[in-house]
Formats: sequence, C-alpha cells, structure tokens
Amino acid sequence: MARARGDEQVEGRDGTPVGRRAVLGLLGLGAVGIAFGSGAESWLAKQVGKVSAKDPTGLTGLVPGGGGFRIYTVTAGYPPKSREDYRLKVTGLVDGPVTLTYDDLMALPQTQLTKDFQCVTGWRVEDVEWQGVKLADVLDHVGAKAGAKYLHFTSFDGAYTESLTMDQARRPDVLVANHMLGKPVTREHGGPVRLYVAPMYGYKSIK
Ligand SMILES: Nc1nc2c(c(=O)[nH]1)N[C@H]1C(S)=C(S)[C@@H](COP(=O)(O)O)O[C@H]1N2
Ligand SMILES: [Mo]
Repeated sequence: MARARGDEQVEGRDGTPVGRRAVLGLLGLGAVGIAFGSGAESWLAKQVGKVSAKDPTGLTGLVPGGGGFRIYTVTAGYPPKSREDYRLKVTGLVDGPVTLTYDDLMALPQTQLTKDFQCVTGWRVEDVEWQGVKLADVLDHVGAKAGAKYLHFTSFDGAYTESLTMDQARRPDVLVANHMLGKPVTREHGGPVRLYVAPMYGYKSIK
C-alpha cells in the first residue's frame, strides 16, 4: 500500500540527504520534484518496490467509473479540490519554485489525444479523449534545468506518489490533463487535473 511519505528522507549515494525539498514536487498532481541522477537512483529503486505493492490486485477501489474506468484510490476518498483551489507546485531543479493555478495551465497550449487507458490488472478503456498541457511544455514553462534527470510526483491526496525519468516525461503523449472522456476531469478521476501517461500503465497517471 502506498503511504504518506511524510518527512521521509532519502539518502543519495554519497549519503547526502536528497530529502523532500530537493526531490519534491506536481501538487494536485500535488507537486513535481526534479532531481539529478546519483541521489535519485537509490530513491527510484525504492519506488520500483513500491509500485508492485501499490496496486497488487486492483482491489483498492473497484467502483465502476465512467466509460469503463475503475476508480482507483489508495485513500479512503477523494479530497475535494476546486479549480480555484487547485495548485501545481514545481520545485527542485528549476530556476525557483513555481506554483501554477488551473487558469495558468489552461493558458498554456492545449493538446488533444485519443488513446487507450490500460491498468496492469487487466482492464482497458479504448479511445479515451484527453486534453491537457504537455508535461514537456510545463517543464519548459517553469524552467526545468538541463541536468535534471527525474521527476517525482506527489498527489494532493497526500498518499500517492509516482516518478518518471525526464526522457519519459518529455514525450509528446504525456499530459497534465484537464479533460478526459471529453469533459473536465471529475473529482474521482483526480480532477480538476491529473497526469495522463499514454505509453505506460495506468498507475503512472497520478491523480
Ligand atoms: N492519487 C491516485 N492516483 C492514482 C491511483 C490512486 O490510487 N491514487 N491509482 C492509479 C491506478 S493503479 C490507475 S489504473 C489509475 C486509474 O485511474 P481512474 O481511477 O481515474 O480510473 O489511476 C492511477 N492514479
Ligand atoms: Mo492500475
């Protein structure tokens, strides 16, 4: 089960704490942290262990959702978040910490994709309409530094975390999504904003 990471510290290879501030990061997605290689590797190894623990059976929430989706949550419910309250915080290897509002995201170029959503547990929803800002565009917008290698995402439910390499994050089919199934992302699906990582299993699409 994923758990709140709280003030957990992660040690880099040289023993230097990488810590929440250095690795942090997308609020609502939550927060996105941008990290250099060496410290982040041991941290990533822990993430790999966590992934299988996170969604071993898919039984965390088998509530049928819209359009054939199952609604998954590792927490008891879905903390409310309005468009007005939503914030995407980006910290780490950026020029300085940046906080984006829903309107800030909507003001960036929007990308539409129609692609499948596939959970590792077997269910699949075909031809889902997505809209959002390419994560690559968000990274450029906030001035992610050239040497940054990894992203760490924290959900605003306080419990779910995910990670991508910078190369994965910069693919054109990875969206900070504000619409799915042709309408605004609903609360159960992580609205007002969730990640959609088209080329990877659903667990990467942090809500
Ligand atoms: N915050 C959060 N994001 C999450 C999850 C979760 O439990 N909590 N589950 C993941 C998994 S395993 C899948 S398959 C998808 C399911 O998306 P849905 O709940 O919108 O159908 O969300 C992913 N993102
Ligand atoms: Mo999943």
